[in-house]
Amino acid sequence: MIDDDHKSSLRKGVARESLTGETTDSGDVVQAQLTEEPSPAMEPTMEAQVNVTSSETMAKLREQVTVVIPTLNEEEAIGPLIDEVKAAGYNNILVVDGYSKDRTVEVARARGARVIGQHGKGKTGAVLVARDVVNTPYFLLMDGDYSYDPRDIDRFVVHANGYDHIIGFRPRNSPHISGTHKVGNRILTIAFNLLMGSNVPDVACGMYLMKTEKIKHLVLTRFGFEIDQEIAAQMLTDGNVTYAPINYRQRLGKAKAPTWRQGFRALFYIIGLGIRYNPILLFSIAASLVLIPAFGLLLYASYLLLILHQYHGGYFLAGLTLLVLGAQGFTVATIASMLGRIERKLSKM
Ligand SMILES: Nc1nc2c(ncn2[C@@H]2O[C@H](COP(=O)(O)OP(=O)(O)OP(=O)(O)O)[C@@H](O)[C@H]2O)c(=O)[nH]1
Ligand SMILES: [Mg+2]
Repeated sequence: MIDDDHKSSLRKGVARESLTGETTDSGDVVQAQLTEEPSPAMEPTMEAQVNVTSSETMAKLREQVTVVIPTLNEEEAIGPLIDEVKAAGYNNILVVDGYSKDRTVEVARARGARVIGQHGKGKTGAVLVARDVVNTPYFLLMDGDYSYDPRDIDRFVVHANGYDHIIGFRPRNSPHISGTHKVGNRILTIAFNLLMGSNVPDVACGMYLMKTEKIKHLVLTRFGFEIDQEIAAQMLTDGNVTYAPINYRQRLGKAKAPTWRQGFRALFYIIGLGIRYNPILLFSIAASLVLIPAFGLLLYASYLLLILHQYHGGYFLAGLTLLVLGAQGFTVATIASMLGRIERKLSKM
């Protein structure tokens, strides 16, 4: 059974590439025409034509993927998740455990997954271990809490050949993402895209596929969940990145991540990325923020003059000075953002 979220993302996402191509006698891969407009979120990188892959080729591709699942106390979710990963045709399953105190490890082993204890801290420790161990060409990361849907792995894998990094994006209005998470994810995604000059639809998504050789060369320094953004930032600078629409389900078991702390850590990390990758943009955005007090001062000075008939030249002068500064900041920010996009396009040519 496909649940509602899955049906709706199927309608919106890859399945909207309503396929009209036919399989050839000899070949596996057949070009298919899009019969509908691609969704706006997919426009930046999805190709106008997609490859329709035969079941035989799909089976070969699936063997080239290791599904990596970091776990910390996921005894409730890990069993059903592994069953579904296998049912989706993926048998290389690596669970990297952060020393769960419950039965996660036993359950995962009993279901046939390879289980390794991590070194290092947090989800990053799990990713570091996995990248040392994985020897298949592709590496798919997904949470062990049942929230991501193994039936979506194919959506990444069919495009794996052409991209270094394929990041999932969840339905924005999913009932399984809390209101706080929705707002937090939006803020993180907007901040990330603004500072990186990118169009990532869901920068907090924990389901993505990478070429294993690529992840082996990344510099991973973060311990927390910012690892997802750390990987995306490096892949965007030095790789070919695209996005896949996915389902998002109710997690099983208790949440581990303290929402606020995690959100602020990620935001500060993204600001740090801005300093590293696009300092002109970051500082000019900061400068343009003085437009807010500038308008406040000018409005207040106008109110004093027009309503109370009191002239305060100092307020006008201060307001105008801030206005000029802010306008300069805004102009530089706009130019820096445009240059960043052009640079990225040129570097991909
Ligand atoms: N190996 C390892 N896995 C971890 C660690 N912390 C969390 N995880 C796992 O990483 C995945 C993501 O963690 P979640 O708690 O689901 O975090 P989240 O998805 O941001 O938060 P929710 O919205 O509550 O699901 C889950 O599979 C966790 O079990 C850790 O320190 N080590
Ligand atoms: Mg989760």
